[in-house]
Amino acid sequence: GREMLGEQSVVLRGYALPDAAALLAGVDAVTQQAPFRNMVTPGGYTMSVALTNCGRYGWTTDAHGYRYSRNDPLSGQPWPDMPAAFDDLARRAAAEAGFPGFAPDACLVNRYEPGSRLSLHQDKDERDYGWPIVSVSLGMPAVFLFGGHERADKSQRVPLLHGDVVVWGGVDRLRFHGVMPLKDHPHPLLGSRRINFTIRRAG
Ligand code: MD3
Ligand code: FE
Repeated sequence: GREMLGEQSVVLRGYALPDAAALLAGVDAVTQQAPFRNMVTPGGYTMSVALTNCGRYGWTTDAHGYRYSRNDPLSGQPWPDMPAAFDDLARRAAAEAGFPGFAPDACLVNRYEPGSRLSLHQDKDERDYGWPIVSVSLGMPAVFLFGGHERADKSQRVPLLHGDVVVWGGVDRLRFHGVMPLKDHPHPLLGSRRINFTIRRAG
């Protein structure tokens, strides 16, 4: 099923289910090289969501700010390669949503545990907002908050379940969004964890 969230953002329910095993193997390969870690925001808060990256560019935060970098600050090494299953899924999903020619170069992988949350924010660190972001949800369900162009705008609450893929682009690309604190509803494959990865063109 396909649900429009905004004019140019679409939920593809269960779109990743046929590839779930390959995607989880990709997450394992990435996290063996670049483990999940809780980063600190410029405001001095430690994020409750743990993250890592793969692809040419990875998103990081520290006391100095948010940015994309070629190397993992933990190891000093380049981020792991983007698994083929991530790249392939993102290109297909973007094309389905009306964004042909998407060539991702970055993937931010988030890990949620019960109580983890992501406060309302915009994704503004990429070079060209003309490209969409493709998000893949695995494991425990989450309530996603889809806001407007101002922080104070009312948000829609959207459940995101194991296997759901969302494509966000065009006029919706800079909308505020976040994730409510996760409830503990253990998932048969992933237990008390949710993995979300967002495939992007950052450079
Ligand atoms: C809407 N992640 O990593 S994915 C993020 O579930 C992030 O981990 C959330 O927000 C998560 O930055 C939500 C969905 C998402 C990603 C990017 C967007 C929604 C978006 C960019 C613009 C509008
Ligand atoms: Fe975001």
